[in-house]
Amino acid sequence: MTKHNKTLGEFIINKQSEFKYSSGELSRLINSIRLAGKIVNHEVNKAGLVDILGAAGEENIQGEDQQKLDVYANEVFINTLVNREIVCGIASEEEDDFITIKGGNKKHDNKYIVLMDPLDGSSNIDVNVSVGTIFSIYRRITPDGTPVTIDDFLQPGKQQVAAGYIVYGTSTMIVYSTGHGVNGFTLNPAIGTYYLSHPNMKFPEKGNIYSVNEGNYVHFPEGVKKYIKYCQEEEGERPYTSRYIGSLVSDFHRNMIKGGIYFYPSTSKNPDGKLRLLYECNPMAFLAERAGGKASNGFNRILDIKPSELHQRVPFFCGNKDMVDKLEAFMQKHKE
Ligand code: AHM
Ligand code: MG
Repeated sequence: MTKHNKTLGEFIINKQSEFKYSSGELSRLINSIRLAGKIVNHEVNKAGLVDILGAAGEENIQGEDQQKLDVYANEVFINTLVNREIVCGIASEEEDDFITIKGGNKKHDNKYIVLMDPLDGSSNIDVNVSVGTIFSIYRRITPDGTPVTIDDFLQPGKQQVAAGYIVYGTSTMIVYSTGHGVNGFTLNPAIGTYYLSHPNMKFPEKGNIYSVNEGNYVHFPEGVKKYIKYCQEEEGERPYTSRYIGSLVSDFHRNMIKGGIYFYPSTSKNPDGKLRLLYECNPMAFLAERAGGKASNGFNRILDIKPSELHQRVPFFCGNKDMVDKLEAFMQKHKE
């Protein structure tokens, strides 16, 4: 990172002038996410120091233990967005239902909704492994001036206007796209400023990493088992390297930089897989496609799926296009 690099603040202002008729709402929204990310980052970094580790004693709607930092991150992101009165609705992996928000003039006239997983991979916090925040932004489809409805949240992923993640790793980074390129900014914690460190991120031409929880192997569909065996065969560039952090944001981030595929398939126990379409798969799929990659449920494009419920799960295969194509070919061949 050099002192010549553009800051995220400068980048947002420059982008804003590229959208001719934009009111600046989206820029202000990204700005709020940037701010909330800094606050959460501060807390995540001192997690080992303060008595904030461990479960908060509550379960979220999926019946999983909530970690204290999940609850904290959820509150920070929601409060930051609500206080700035810049969105008309929020849905979060940690909330049972969506939240309706009025604008500055107490009317329901903001345009955007946000869906998020405030702290993904939070079971990793206790062992000092990277976690992340994932966010997804849509324009509402119900009329301005009325409260948002569930229909605003159940739009297919291809309708996203922006998506991104913050990875709280060895450095903290925010990576996002408003539809064109994918850009990554690294936080200089000493001065609290993000700098453009990874402009126009793209998956490399060829990938050689596969990331999956192989402990579930016996429960995977035949096509996935065959694909894993293909990854392990000695032939040309193969065997591929196996890397699985168990933190989607970090696994995706590494694969986008180095080239690879992440997958969380259906299992005999969880026929829809584990990951949530709206909070995890759609935003990652949006970024993957903008970075020249691909995201699929094994047969179809993730971004084409019409969601039927807020907390819907879906099998997820995401990464280098050639690798996802190959996986889909195995799925097709071994369709049950
Ligand atoms: P979470 O939203 O409860 O944190 O779960 C999502 C996480 C992903 O980040 C990660 O890729 C996956 O769950 C790991 O699951 P598993 O431990 O079953 O491999
Ligand atoms: Mg999650």
